[in-house]
Amino acid sequence: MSKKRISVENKSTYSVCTICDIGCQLRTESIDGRVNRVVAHDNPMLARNICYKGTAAPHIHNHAERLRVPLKRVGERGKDNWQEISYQQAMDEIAVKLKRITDSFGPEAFAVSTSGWNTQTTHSMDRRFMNLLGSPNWISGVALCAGNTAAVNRLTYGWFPMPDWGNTNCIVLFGHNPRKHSWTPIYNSIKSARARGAKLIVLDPRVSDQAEQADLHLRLRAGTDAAMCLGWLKVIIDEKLYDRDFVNDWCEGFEALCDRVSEYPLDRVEQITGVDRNHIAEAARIYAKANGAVIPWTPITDQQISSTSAIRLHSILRAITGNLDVVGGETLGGFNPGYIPESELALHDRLSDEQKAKQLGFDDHPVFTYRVAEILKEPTNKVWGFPYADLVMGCHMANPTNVFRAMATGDPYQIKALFVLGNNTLLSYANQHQILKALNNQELIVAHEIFMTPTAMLADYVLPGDVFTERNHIADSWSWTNRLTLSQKAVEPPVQASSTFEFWTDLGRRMGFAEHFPWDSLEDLLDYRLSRSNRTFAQFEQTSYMEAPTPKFRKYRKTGFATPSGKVELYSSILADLNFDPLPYYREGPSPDKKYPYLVFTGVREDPFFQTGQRNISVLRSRCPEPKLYMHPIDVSREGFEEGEWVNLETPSGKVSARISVQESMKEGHVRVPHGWWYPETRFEAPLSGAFISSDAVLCSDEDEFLDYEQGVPNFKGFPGRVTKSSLPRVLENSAFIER
Ligand SMILES: Nc1nc2c(c(=O)[nH]1)N[C@H]1C(S)=C(S)[C@@H](COP(=O)(O)OP(=O)(O)OC[C@H]3O[C@@H](n4cnc5c(=O)[nH]c(N)nc54)[C@H](O)[C@@H]3O)O[C@H]1N2
Ligand SMILES: Nc1nc2c(c(=O)[nH]1)N[C@H]1C(S)=C(S)[C@@H](COP(=O)(O)OP(=O)(O)OC[C@H]3O[C@@H](n4cnc5c(=O)[nH]c(N)nc54)[C@H](O)[C@@H]3O)O[C@H]1N2
Ligand code: SF4
Ligand SMILES: [Mo]
Repeated sequence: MSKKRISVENKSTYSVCTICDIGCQLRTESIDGRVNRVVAHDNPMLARNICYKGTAAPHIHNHAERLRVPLKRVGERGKDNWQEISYQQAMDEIAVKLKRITDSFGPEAFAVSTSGWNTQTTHSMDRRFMNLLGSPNWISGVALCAGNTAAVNRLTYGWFPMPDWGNTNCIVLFGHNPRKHSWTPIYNSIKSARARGAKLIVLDPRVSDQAEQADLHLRLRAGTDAAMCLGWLKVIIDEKLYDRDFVNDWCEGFEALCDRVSEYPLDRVEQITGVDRNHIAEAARIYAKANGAVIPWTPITDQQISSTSAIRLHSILRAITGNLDVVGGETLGGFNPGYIPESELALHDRLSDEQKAKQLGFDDHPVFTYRVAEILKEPTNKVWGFPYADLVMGCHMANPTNVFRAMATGDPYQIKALFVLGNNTLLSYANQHQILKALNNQELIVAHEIFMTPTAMLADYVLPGDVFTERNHIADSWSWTNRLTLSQKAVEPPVQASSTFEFWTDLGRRMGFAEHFPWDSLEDLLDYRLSRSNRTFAQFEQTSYMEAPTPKFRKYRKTGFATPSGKVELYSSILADLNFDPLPYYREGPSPDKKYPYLVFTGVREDPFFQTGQRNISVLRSRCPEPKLYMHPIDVSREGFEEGEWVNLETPSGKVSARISVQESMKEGHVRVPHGWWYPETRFEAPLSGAFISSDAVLCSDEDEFLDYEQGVPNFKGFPGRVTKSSLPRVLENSAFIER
């Protein structure tokens, strides 16, 4: 495989930052072949889109602990003993072992877990490889993020909208809390819209940063978002605040929806959510009357027991208030016509129907699996010109819980090989004990990583990855928008590191798929993708750093919507066919009781880290040295705790430790636990670098009764737990970051 070598002069290039998943375009300055600084964009319009994680990129990319050579496990799995091995030798061995496993257990015995966005070089390459091999079992953290939301949005109107930030008059944040150092571009978009006079409504149990400056803040009980939306619909329908023409012309099932909504009078919604009915009505009126309002995607409703209904309710609100594909509302972008999308590169049509039907989750939780994707093939083709629209990578996934169960128990069949690329699998889903069991039951685990994470520690082979300053790329927001954004290689990666494109190509060629991996370099692949607009990557980078087609509105008037009926399906024909409730509903999660008196939610992202990452980067870790449980002062004093004290938080699934942080802004009776904590500094003292000390995934159940029915996603927003006194865990006593 050839790599385009670059000159070693001092230079400044465009980069798409992948420290987090919003992908700001920044400038990278390099000196003598080494990244020196990552700085703001040279276009003043884009220069605000940078946070201190992005500027910390050189600390991450040049870090002493960055993985630079391939490693092969020596001795027991998870004990962190390795021998160095060459990349070519590792790939030879991996290919032989994978072949042996899939020959004896079938291709479905091979699973991949990746988030795809940070490795950039096309998640479609992993799907391509899997589709050629015959495995449908691809899972991703996006099953708990925008990926599953995209899949659920498609049920209602066939696409996943993006707010028209520049023109909107009203923004509704269901929990979502963008800040200056957390999804900075969205934070900036909200700020600009507010400066123009747009209204802001926030629904959050806590007084979040966005709630603090909102026009209206509804402090709902965690996990009750679906009930809240049903309350809004009740007001909007009763007061005839919906867009009658759009409903008549373009919506299916309005009457059935009205019947369902009538089951949620405001006194019932008040009782469920804990929010005054007058405030519920006021918020619904502001939203419906705004003439251009948006409900931006939020991860909060991705991770609830009524997730499918809550996401559908957002879709339904957008539709019946006439906010779909209009100026100031929510735009339906579609594929960029000049760039071959990942969905097409993935070769989903090569996977047989028989193998698709083996996808774990297909039978019991089908909404983001191939089962629904197949139903939507024809309508998608009609409207968007391509049948497999894998939006935000989330529309053809296996269900993670089903996959870990199969890995751990062999039910309904064996999974014996797991490849992990740019994902910290052990901490990134629900029920960490089960995931550990699943990983320990594998015959082959390959981790493609930049640091020795707890997940990588459990692997047989750890392959060092390249990073965004070391590769060329054109980002297309995973087909969420049709904008193309340039990212240029600034410096060479470590000699033995690979991009994921190289990894899949080298493996594919070793396993008999050479004709389907014809590109010799990443630039060849980018040339191929750009061939649709008759240009090469070299031409693109000379002429453009960002391009987006002029937006068109109300496109559905020409094509209809990409649903089976061609309309917006308020009553979902797909859910009905799959024997689920075709109308949205609210389902109560598990309630606190004497033993577990608090309602726990995970999340509230910490500015210095992205998800499970960066705990080893001093400039970032020093800003947030340890995990904090937020509790209301009344709860803290009732329990006899003090600020800064170490406590245990326990659920029936497990127990973690963290420090108490007393916060007026918390809602009484609620506890917040952060996501993704492990302690890289304890690598040689604690098993798996302390992956079980504070990780939220230890607490979250993946038992059937706690999963959303339709997608099978776990409930991270409102599950019972108890807090008890504890002390600083012994293995953290020597941590350089933690105060005693
Ligand atoms: N329990 C629990 N699970 C969750 C969540 C939660 O709140 N709780 N949140 C969910 C959400 S919202 C999301 S978006 C997902 C996120 O899931 P992911 O995006 O997969 O995030 P991480 O699991 O932190 O894993 C990212 C890994 O990629 C590595 N990495 C970074 N850059 C590169 C690179 O260029 N190449 C390679 N090879 N590796 C790289 C990092 O070192 C890190 O270990 O997790 C979801 N899972
Ligand atoms: N610095 C930094 N920025 C990030 C990330 C990161 O890891 N670090 N991750 C990125 C990613 S992948 C994601 S998904 C986003 C996530 O970021 P956000 O969307 O902002 O989500 P959180 O910060 O987890 O929580 C936001 C709010 O949800 C509230 N909340 C909790 N439970 C409920 C509930 O049941 N209903 C409602 N309505 N609100 C509730 C919490 O009180 C909190 O204020 O951030 C992105 N930005
Ligand atoms: S918000 Fe920060 S970390 Fe995320 S892409 Fe932008 S600069 Fe990078
Ligand atoms: Mo996310």
